[in-house]
Amino acid sequence: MFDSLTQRFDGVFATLRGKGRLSEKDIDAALRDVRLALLEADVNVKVVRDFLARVKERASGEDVSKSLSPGQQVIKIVHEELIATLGSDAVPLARTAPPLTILMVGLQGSGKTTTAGKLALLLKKQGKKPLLVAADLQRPAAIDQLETLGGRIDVPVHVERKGKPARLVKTALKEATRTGRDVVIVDTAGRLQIDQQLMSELSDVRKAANADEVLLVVDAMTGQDAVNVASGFQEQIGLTGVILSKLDGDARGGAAISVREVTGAPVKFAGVGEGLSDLEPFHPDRMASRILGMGDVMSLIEKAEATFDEAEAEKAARKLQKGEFTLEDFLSQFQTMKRMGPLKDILAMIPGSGSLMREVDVDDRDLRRVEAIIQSMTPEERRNPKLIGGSRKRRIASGSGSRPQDVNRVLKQFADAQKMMKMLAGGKGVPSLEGLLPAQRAKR
Ligand SMILES: Nc1nc2c(ncn2[C@@H]2O[C@H](COP(=O)(O)OP(=O)(O)OP(=O)(O)O)[C@@H](O)[C@H]2O)c(=O)[nH]1
Ligand SMILES: [Mg+2]
Repeated sequence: MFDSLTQRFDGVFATLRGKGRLSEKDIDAALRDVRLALLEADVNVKVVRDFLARVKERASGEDVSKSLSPGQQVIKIVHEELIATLGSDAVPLARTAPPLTILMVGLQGSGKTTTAGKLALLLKKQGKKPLLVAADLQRPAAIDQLETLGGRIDVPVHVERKGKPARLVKTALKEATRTGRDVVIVDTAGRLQIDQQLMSELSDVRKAANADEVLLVVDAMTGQDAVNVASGFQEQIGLTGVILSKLDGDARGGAAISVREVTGAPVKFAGVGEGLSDLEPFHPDRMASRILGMGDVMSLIEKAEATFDEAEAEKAARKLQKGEFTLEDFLSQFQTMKRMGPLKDILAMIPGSGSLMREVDVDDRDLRRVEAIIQSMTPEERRNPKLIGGSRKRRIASGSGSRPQDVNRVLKQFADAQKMMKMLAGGKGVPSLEGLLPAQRAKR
């Protein structure tokens, strides 16, 4: 999902993160790359323009949060504005007196029938009692398809092989009331393109059903075409929401990013596979994180802001820059870090590390061993590891329940990491612990 777009963002963000201070020019260059990435992903031009204007305004005027580097701040702004573009908050289905009546509409092959089945299953899992209604009377095969789906998820299907969809829906609603079904999901016919006949049939069905929800199913892989279709349906019959189908096959993300802002209709669900359980409620924040390839950066930022003492983080950052970061500083940063939770979870939340962390196995026990070794050193030894000769090494090893070669390894890794940190330093906040992880094991 969104692979190509995510890769582009990865590149932009890597450049931003590598910089200590950002000039206006750096920001402009980054935003130019973001713009290209979005246009290449087939995001609506106006949506891209508005999005970038908002990001730029905030990036040049933002209060400086001391626990984040300038690059991280730009990333944070991009993330937050992407969430806004996607619709800010998840929008649930209408809450009405039962039965809740849902009309599934869309072009041919967009995924209406499959999605009707998926939605029935999702609601059933939430304790609802759905009734599926086969109101696509264009093709007998469409009715069979829905009956089969209903059978697989054990949900009743209302079928009439003849007549008009509007009449059929009325009978179906009576049946729902009689049999105590509290959600009615109506599958309708699609056409190759929007035409007057389709629209008037849907209007009739909508009226007859007195539908609480009119959900448009669009194929996310069709990009701006999907957005245009959505605008057409919105104007002609009115939508209460959109379902993006086939998001699993969508490498670009253009429809997902544009459709809400262009049509004003919230995306309520996303289809993420052919299986009947592959339907997810649409959460703008999680979707933004996925698009940007950044695990869950907001939680990380919140945690970091809540856990770090700004003044202390700044002191550590200064030391890092000067190459004066000692094992003692490391120990204290490490202990702060530990308060944030298991290391693997934390690392996985760091922007851009998503793909890295999938390959690497981090074990908190290794870190506790490193911590124990450092704790067994005297403060002087921590400040100046050169003091540590053979006999001190043996003392530290026995004090921490490890072997002298383990102590060697920690010292060596710290020296390496120190060099690396000196090179990377510039940003404030959490120093990279990567070099200090004992024996990272690549899974592949
Ligand atoms: N990969 C993937 N395939 C999907 C998804 N949703 C639907 N499909 C597939 O899309 C194809 C068309 O789905 P249908 O549900 O028959 O589409 P429809 O809109 O009812 O089509 P018509 O009734 O002909 O208008 C089927 O092969 C589905 O398996 C999805 O989220 N992911
Ligand atoms: Mg169908």
